[in-house]
Amino acid sequence: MKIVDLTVRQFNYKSQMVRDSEGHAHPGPEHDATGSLLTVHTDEGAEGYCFGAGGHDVIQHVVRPALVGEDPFYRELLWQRLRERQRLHLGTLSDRLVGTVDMALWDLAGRVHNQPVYKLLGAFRDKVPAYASTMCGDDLPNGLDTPEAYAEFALACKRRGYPAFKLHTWQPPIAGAPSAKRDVAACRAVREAVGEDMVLMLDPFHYYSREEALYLGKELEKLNYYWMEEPMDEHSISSYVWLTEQLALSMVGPETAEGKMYTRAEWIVRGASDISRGGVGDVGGITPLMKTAHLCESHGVRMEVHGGGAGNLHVLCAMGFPGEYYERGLLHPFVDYERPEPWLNACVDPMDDQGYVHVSQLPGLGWDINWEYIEGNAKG
Ligand code: LLH
Ligand code: MG
Repeated sequence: MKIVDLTVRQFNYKSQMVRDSEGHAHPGPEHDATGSLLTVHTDEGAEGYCFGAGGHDVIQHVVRPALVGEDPFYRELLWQRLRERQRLHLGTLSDRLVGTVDMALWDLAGRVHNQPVYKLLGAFRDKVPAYASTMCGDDLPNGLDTPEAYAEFALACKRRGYPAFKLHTWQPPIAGAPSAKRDVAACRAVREAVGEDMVLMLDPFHYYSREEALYLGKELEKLNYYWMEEPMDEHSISSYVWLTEQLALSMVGPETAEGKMYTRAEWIVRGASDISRGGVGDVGGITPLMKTAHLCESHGVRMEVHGGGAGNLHVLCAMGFPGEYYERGLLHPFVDYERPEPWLNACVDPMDDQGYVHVSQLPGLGWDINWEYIEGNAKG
């Protein structure tokens, strides 16, 4: 089998999500938005898909020439080739985009072999406990605008069945942010509301000073929190070594730091966190995320997967040194997360009443694609 083409289909949809000036998502007025679907085409008619390719030009001019004519099952070769091409195309060929291509190749393999991807990876389980992961704090009345609002939302998530809850607190440009004291007030309100039997985590402003991060960590220890992520710039590994050494609280990272599994390796040998982290979008797909999982396993360091979606869920179901939780979200009191995106017939991460997310048994990555919607709303 040979790859004969890569195409990106763009389609219109109505979004109720807006991004603030720093890029954080919040609920907002309905507006027109564009979705995209990458397709890998083969000479035998088999296809692989992945949503979110965006960058049409770089797919055509950099990725397509690297892949056309090749065997689509040579995922390692193709991923290494794209990784090398990133050196001179880093501005456009991001890890996120390489990850999208890698996932389309895994999806194709699953469809051709009639197996869900987690079984091709070497399955370990078919369900994973989830944590409710909130959007960042806002100033929307009855949204996530006060410590009490977080507390109420955490209670709603507990009633829904989530065993764990992670706050993303306030970040600029929200007025008053950042404030480590206000973050602690929200964490305290949540602990008091849900009691001791819910696992809690914090993911605050990402550019606190060492002292502010230490203050936060010490307060979270008093509140019996499980972990904290990314309270400081992740490029300063020494700051994370300094912080991790002083806290009993588990530090989780790196999350957004570039450098794929290489960066995770450096953090592990330096002792910069207790639990490593990465998602398909951070490290460049399923192929490198499995390498990262094996790297962590070899060092006896756990890895928590960053972000939701089909790729991350299939990896979580194939990790033999398991990531503990699936990150479900981002959630908000105004958002109905249980309703599938209009281009899908079903959610990729359905959660039962006990808080387990079940991986799809469909071949490939398991998207139940609403082709009628995508064709009916084709852009241009
Ligand atoms: O800053 C944000 O908008 C969130 O923190 C986001 O990056 C989220 O994906 C995250 O950090 N999850 O753990
Ligand atoms: Mg995070």
